[in-house]
Amino acid sequence: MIRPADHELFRRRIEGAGDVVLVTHINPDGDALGSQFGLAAFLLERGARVRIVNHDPTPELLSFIADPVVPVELYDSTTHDALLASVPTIVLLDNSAPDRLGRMERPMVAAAERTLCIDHHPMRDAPWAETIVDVGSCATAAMVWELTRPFDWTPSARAADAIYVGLATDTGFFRYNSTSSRAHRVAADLLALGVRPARIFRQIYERNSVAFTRLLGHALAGLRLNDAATVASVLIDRELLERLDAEHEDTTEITTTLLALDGVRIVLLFRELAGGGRVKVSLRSKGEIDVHALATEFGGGGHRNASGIVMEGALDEVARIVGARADALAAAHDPPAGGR
Ligand SMILES: [Mn+2]
Repeated sequence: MIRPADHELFRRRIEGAGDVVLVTHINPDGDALGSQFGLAAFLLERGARVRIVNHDPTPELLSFIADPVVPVELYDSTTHDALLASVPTIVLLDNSAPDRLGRMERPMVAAAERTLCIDHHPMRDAPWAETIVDVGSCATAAMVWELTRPFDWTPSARAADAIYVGLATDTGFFRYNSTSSRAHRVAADLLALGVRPARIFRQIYERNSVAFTRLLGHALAGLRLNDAATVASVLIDRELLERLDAEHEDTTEITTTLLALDGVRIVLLFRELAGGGRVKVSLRSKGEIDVHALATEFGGGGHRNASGIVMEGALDEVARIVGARADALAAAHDPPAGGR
């Protein structure tokens, strides 16, 4: 919940703000960018001069919410360190952890006393002078929407789209556990302003390449299941990636598809990296099963339900080793009936 004190803090920092820089985490996603573009539009209308400085470029799929008035500047220490060292107001969105700022960590920590952090993740090692953190919120973009309500701001179509994109992508289009009545209330506000969910969905989720679709087909055709049918694995080798010209395709959707299999508790995707001898393992799980713990056994990291590892070794060998641990984890959590 956003408390009255949060609204007051927001008003105090925003009222009469002149120069403002908006920053978010590395590899910005729909919520990171949606909250940046939404807040930028709000601030511009109130007369602020706004710049967005990001560590990584905006993914092509999300470029439709970019604000042409506030182009995203890619962080460059030679120009932006001086800016961060002097600008009176910095707003850090969708992240409080310094180690998720990449090369911007040092100049941002140095500017902590002028930084307002707005985020919905649990706070971690946060040095920021002021924070509005609401772990009960489904998206930072939803917080931006709620924080701007007392100002009677009517966003442009593009800004409304941006905020909706943050909300929709962080809730998996209103499917994840984080989807609350509050999330739907914000969505209802935005739909009343003209946001069209079908169009947003199409822009983000219905633009797969032919290379990705063929990769998905091969991956699904090669599906491996353990005896209990609780662990689903796919292996993607160099030959396949090169033949399909699919080196740069995002494989997240492959693991999502496999997780939809009835009875499957853990999904493992093994991808042989360029140069050979190293394998990227993507781990996903349902419910209480903690693949983060499994990933850390092999030097990886992430979250309870989604983690990753990069391991030395041949593809089959890595799949055998990690697969055996995943089998044990799935069995320990929920032993299959009948002692199969
Ligand atoms: Mn978020």
